[in-house]
Amino acid sequence: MSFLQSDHSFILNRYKNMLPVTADTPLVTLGEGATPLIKSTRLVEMIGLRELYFKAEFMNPTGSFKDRGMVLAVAKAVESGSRAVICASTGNTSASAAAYGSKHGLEVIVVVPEGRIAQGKLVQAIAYGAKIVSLDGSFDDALTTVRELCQKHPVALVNSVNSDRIEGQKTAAFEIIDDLGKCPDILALPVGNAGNITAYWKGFKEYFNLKRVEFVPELWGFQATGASPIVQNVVVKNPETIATAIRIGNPASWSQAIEARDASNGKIESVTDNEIMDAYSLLAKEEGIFCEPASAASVAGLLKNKLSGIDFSDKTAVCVLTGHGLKDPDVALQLKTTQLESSSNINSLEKALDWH
Ligand code: AN7
Repeated sequence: MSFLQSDHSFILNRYKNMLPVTADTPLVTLGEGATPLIKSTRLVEMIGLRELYFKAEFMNPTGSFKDRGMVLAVAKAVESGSRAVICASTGNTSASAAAYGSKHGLEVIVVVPEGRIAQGKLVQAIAYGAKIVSLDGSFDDALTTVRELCQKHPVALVNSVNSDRIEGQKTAAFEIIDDLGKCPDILALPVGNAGNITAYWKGFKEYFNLKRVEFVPELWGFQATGASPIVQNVVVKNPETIATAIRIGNPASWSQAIEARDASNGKIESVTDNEIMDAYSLLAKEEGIFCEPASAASVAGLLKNKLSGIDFSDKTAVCVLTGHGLKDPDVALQLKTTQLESSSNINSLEKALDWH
């Protein structure tokens, strides 16, 4: 079966020896993976790193990193005979499940916290034809309910508690190493439900065990201050942050995140909404990269470490930019803009631009 001309680049094919892909796994792809590692030109100086790269995961087919794990989780669900998949989501998982479910002709049910999902993500679930249930409560409540539902009904759960999600997701670590030719010293990423940090750690360790690299990176995870259960070491009942993607108070992969942090000699810290917004704006204005607020937590975290006096002038860091800026237009509209008034003739336009 062939779905793309550049078959070598899609992850189920490229990394099949590292994945639970069997002869019966449908190798369907929407073009996920092979995302660029973009070299920083300005923030690298501001942060004071030797090298800084952005892993542009927002360039996956549904605009978020979730597609890597989802392509495998949905393929494995099909392989085992499922006709329906379900997930709880702060938005990106639902968009991804909806896309891959529709590609495979499955019924897709997404359960989202009422009123708290970014518009672009909701629009995707609608367009792909998912059944959308909005639940009165947080993401954590939605995940608990969905897990219970899956005990009673023959529907495949495609949240990151499904190990196939982690397996597919770990290919991002392989790509970073394959592209850089080494591990970075630091991998910085946002942490919500903690599936991604779990998957990166698994991927880096697997390449290390195969002797493809000589060391593994320190994993630096960042939560939003109002949704920082791992940092505070306590479940947050009513998580709150402008970065709705990571508005999670009781991460499903909590213990795995701690293990990744400690075994990699890394850290999990918090960044405020203001720090997230500053980094979000800097990425767009200084680097030409428009990611969603949650993604900017990785850059906010590095900036915060710089300000607190950490010297990483001899380090190479990779920031994982998890989701696209267009996912959340409401937040983008809160940025200060320069909107000049002009009528439609050249004189008034020159005047508005102050070009005399
Ligand atoms: C842009 O879609 O949890 O720590 O339900 O959308 O692996 O949860 C999204 C999470 C970071 C956090 N950046 O990753 C969901 C969901 C973005 C995200 C995270 C999410 P995890």
